[in-house]
Amino acid sequence: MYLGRMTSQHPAITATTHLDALAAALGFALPQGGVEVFSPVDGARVAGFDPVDAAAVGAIADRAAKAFHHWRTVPGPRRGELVRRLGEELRRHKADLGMLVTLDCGKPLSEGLGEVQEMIDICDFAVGLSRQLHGLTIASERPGHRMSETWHPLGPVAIITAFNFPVAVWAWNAALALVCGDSVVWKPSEKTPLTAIAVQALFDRVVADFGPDAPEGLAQLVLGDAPTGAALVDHPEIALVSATGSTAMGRIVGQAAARRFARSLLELGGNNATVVAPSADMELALTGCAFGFMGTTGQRCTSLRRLFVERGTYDSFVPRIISAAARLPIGDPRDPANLAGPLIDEASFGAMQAALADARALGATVHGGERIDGSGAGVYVRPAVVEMPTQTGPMLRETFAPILYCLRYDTLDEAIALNNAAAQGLSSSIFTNDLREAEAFVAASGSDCGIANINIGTSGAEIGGAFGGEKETGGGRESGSDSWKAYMRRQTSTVNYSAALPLAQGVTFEL
Ligand code: UN1
Repeated sequence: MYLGRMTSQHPAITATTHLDALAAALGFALPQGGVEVFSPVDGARVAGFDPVDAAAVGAIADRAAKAFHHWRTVPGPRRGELVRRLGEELRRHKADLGMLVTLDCGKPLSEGLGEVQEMIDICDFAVGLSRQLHGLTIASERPGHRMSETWHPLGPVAIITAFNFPVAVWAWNAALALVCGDSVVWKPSEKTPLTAIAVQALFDRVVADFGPDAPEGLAQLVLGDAPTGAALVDHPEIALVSATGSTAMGRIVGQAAARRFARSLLELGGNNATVVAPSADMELALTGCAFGFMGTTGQRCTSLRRLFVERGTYDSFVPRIISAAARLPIGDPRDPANLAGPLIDEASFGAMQAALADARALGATVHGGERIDGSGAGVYVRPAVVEMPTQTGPMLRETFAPILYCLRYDTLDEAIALNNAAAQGLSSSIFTNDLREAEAFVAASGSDCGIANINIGTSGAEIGGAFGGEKETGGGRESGSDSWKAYMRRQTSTVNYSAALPLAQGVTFEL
């Protein structure tokens, strides 16, 4: 039964019937099993899967290790060719895969398509990178010696992804890991397994066409729950665990990996802030803040959650944000008229309401935040703008929902201190036309986040930069810049081409 908002464009299409057509077009079968999968669009049960148990995870990790031993010997540019073909396959299927992202996690179609574009972009980036995995030569202090640094493939990489970017985050990791010579094992969120199955099917077709250079088991998918993920993280063959999700999850994963000295790359929670200064272009600031907190229904790790507005600007700016939230078209994410879709599930709605209740108890004024559409199935909510007396309580927690906490500030130093007071350090931004303020925000004594933007919101990063953040965000960097180094091991080689054996630091050892 369809319970979301009806539109004239797809009057009787339910998530379920739409999915059947998409699965056929993308060449995968909807799984059936015990763990139920719902589309957040209308709350309908669309599939089910059986979690992979620890023994099966072991076999998968062993297969990944075998694949790695072959793949690491394939030249980098040839590995890049595989990723180039993956990018081509994604281009061919962008429309269907984008719609599947929308049905699987509920983001508007333009964002579903954007997510597939993000996959294509990182494939393109990785293809170029496959010819640029450069090392260094280093001046040796000893005569007749040469010192160099080489980057070698690392090993099988476990990729744990979250529901909100069900495929792009896999691509950020997989495209880099594959050109770096690693094999990958993917554990997607149990809330969004369908896009993962579709992408894996697409990858398998690319591999089948590629010939013997690409070994069986190069990229594998494990569907499961927390125990499945734990078995993967604990497996001795997994060299790097790249995990995206909550800080609570990252704390467990990071410690488990560290216990066996495996590497981890953590991309965890964010409690991102924007500062609106008096000199700001208020139209830019309005759009940047509106997309930042309401886009993707506040379910990006980069979503805007805290807003600091200069005292003299607050009373003209914040009412405009409140009115933008009140007017936002919300509903079926397949309808291009809607700029926000549903929350992922009921639990998420409960967390949102609990945060708003906590804010009210602290004396905050809450605008919006109520459920809309009245149906019990898809969880559609009005974004909430919350005027806080001070930065306290839920304002210092990450709630994965469209809530914007607002506060006045007097000086830029105060705004920067408020920005940096969060436990997480992912994304931040300032709207200002004052050069001194802009530079101060991105200086060493400015924002402490991995991302600090000027005249842009907190979310919507391009793939070319390193993506990630500090403190409880976990410290990892994914995607562009030199993030690829996390997927390789560095080897320092000193070669002696002289007939003597001088020791470093002038140490003598004469037999
Ligand atoms: C995430 O929310 O987990 O910067 C990733 C952005 C996107 C990626 C977000 N490119 O908002």
